[in-house]
Amino acid sequence: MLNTPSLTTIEKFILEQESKFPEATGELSNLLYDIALAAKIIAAAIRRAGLVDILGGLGARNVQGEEQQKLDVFANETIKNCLKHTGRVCAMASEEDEDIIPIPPEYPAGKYAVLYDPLDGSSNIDVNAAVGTIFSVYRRVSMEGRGTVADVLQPGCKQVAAGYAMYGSSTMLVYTTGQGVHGFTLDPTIGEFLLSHPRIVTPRVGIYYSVNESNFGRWSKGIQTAVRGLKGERPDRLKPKNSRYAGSLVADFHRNLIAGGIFLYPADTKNPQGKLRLLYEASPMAFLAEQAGGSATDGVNRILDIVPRSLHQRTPLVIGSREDVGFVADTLREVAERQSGPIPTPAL
Ligand code: FDP
Repeated sequence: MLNTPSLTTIEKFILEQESKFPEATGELSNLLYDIALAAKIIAAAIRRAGLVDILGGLGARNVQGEEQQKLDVFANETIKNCLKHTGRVCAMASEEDEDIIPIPPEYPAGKYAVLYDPLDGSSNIDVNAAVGTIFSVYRRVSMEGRGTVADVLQPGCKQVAAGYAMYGSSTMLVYTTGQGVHGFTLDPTIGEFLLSHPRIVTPRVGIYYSVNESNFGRWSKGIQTAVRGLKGERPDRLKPKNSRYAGSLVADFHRNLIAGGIFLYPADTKNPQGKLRLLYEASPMAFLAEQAGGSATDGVNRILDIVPRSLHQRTPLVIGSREDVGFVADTLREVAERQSGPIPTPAL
C-alpha cells in the first residue's frame, strides 16, 4: 500500500493560522485562496506562453507609458475575475489600471481592498526570465457599499496581508498576514501550493546587492557613495557584496530575502521620484521584508509609514537585510550632512 505523505497545503496552513485567532471570520483566508488560484492560472499561462505564441506587445501602452504585453493583460483580468464576485472585496487597484476597479453592481462588496501588480518585471517575459505577481490587502476604511479611493490609498503599515507569486524555475507563493513570512511551492503534478519555506527569516547582513548600475551617473552623490560601499569601498563598515540583478523586482527581492542582500531602486535624474510604485511594489515588499526581519526605506522614511497621495505614486526603494539597509540610510545621511549640515536620524 502507498503511504500518504504528510504534506502541508496552503489551505491547511492558512486554516491552522486562522484557528489561532478565534475572532477570525475566515474571509481573509478565503481571499488568500482566491489569490492563490489566480497565481496558479497565471503560472499555467506563463508556462504555455512560448508554445502558444501569446508573447509580445499588444501595441497598447499602460498608464505608466510602458508597452503593455499580452500576459500583463491576461494576468490583470485573471486577478479581477478571481476576486470580483466573491463578496470579500470592496474595491481593487491594479498597476495596469488608471483608476480603482469597482466591484460590478451584480456582486456584493466585502470588507477588503486589494491592490496588485499583475505581472511585475514584465520586460523579462520575452527572454523567459522570472516574473511575478505582487499583492497587498487592506481592511476597508469606508463604512459600506462599494469601495472608494480612500480604501486603497492607505499607508503600508495598515496592510493586513501582502505577498507575491514568483513564476521562476518553479512557481512560489510567499505571503505574510503579519505573523511571519511563509513560502509555498506549486507542485504542478497535483496543482497545489505546498509549504516549502515556513517562517522565512532574512539574514541581518546579506551577501548580495541588486541595483541597475547603468544608472550610476544619474544618481545622487549619496547613492553613488552607498553603492561604492556595498561593493567594498568601506571595509571598515561592511564586507564587500556580490552583485546580482535580474531586473525583476520579485526575483531580486526573493533571492535577497532567502540568501540575504539589499535591493535598491533609487531616484535618479530620469526618475526623480524613483521608478517603482509605492502601493503595488514598495509597500507589499516592505511588509514582507519587515516581517522577515529586514527593513525598507525610501532613503529617509520607513516605506510602511509613507501616506500615499495618489494611486500610481512612485518611490525610491532600498530594501532587504536590516544592517545593509541601515548602512545605505546612514551613508545617505552622512553625505547629505557633509553637503548641508546635521539631519535628524529617521526610525527604520
Ligand atoms: P519592469 O519594468 O520590467 O516591469 O517596476 C517594474 C520593474 O520591472 C521591476 O520589476 C524591476 O525591478 C525594475 O522595473 C527594473 O527596472 P530597470 O529595467 O530600470 O532596471
